[in-house]
Amino acid sequence: MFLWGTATAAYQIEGAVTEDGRGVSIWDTFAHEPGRTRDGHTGDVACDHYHRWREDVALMSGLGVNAYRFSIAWPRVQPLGARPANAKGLDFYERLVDALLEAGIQPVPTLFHWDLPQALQDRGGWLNREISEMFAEYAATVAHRLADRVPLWITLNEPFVHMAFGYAMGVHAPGEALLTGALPAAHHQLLAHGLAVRALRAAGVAQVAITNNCTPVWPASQREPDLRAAEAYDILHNRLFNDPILLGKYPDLSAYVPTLDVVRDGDLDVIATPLDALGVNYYNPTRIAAPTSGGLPFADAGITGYPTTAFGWPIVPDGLRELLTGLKARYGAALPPILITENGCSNDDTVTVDDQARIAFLESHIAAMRQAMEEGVDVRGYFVWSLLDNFEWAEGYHQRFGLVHVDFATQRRTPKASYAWLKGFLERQNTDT
Ligand code: GCO
Repeated sequence: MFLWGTATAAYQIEGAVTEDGRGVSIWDTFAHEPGRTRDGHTGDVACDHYHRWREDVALMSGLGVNAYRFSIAWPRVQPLGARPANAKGLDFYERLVDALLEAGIQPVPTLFHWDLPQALQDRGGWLNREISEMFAEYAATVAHRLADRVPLWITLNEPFVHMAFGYAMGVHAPGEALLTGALPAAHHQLLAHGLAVRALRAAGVAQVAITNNCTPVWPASQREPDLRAAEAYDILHNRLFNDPILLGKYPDLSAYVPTLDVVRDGDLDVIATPLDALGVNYYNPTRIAAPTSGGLPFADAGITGYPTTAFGWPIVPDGLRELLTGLKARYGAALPPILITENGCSNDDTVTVDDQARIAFLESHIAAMRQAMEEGVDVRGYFVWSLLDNFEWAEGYHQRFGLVHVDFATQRRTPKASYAWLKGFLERQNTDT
């Protein structure tokens, strides 16, 4: 069965940050620091999904999706990032899972979508190797409760973005701006992933995936410095996270950045533990030029000549086809089936319900995915980002990605035109097959 779903993440929708024993996450800390997010927005309330999850499951049921990708907040399950587990945190996700199953929707949990327990950040966060083992232990704790009902699990969400925005550039939690000093956060996340795959399987989980943010990289010109910079960016954004998982080795970084000196014997075997699927999040390609100053070995040259989303991101549906066929060309038989675990766009705040641009976005990207499938790529699912307008990280509530509009003053949910469109689209899928 092809999975058609919507996606969300805990800190972006749940709110209730001090309820039922939840611990503090790095996003609570970060969002409350002055100047970190637009207009000082925080996820304290977000979509109040922690209290309104029944309504949100009903919205998905009305939409007709057969899968839902959500994330589990580590600090709800382990408030301090270690044993003992907080039973009320696990209870919440168990109720959600049971309600989804009852509605005929497959729950697809992600175990880490950036909300690290603050107590673990106080020990260095992902710069500390020990966090990898603690993650695997947390994964096992959740799986012991839910593996009997949940077949497919995702370990991490976008370790590249978490490293780059959180540790290299300082624009996301934990707000570190270490530039290439952030690289250990890549390795320790990947190690955490591999250890978690093993822990999940030992706990009886049937299928495991990871979600990587992938982007086709376009050199700004065919001149040597731009080509080199594009190669560096492709390595750091894409290959650093896909190669060790799929090929069991790191790409050669030595020409561009300091080598990873935190890798120990045996780590790559753990990281390359076989997966059942590769989750891919696609938003847009990236155009790269040679850097004009020191620091990083590349510069973002921006893409012109395409329409853009409200976020200013270029809309390039064929980039999805390019990405998928490129993955197949690069990894061949080592590439497991692919799930598009996120794809979507933000619309202008003034567009509340009549989001025709989103309909065009989804239609064109689904068509591009299908073209890649015709070209031989094995894609098994597509998840729209997002079900609800929600807390868009550093942008606060300003970028609205939802199929359902949320009035953050009243928490009123209003399905947009794209919701009705997707519902009709999914009905046609069911009658066609
Ligand atoms: C992501 C993020 C989402 C974002 C979305 C839009 O995984 O990048 O998972 O949390 O909200 O991508 O920027």
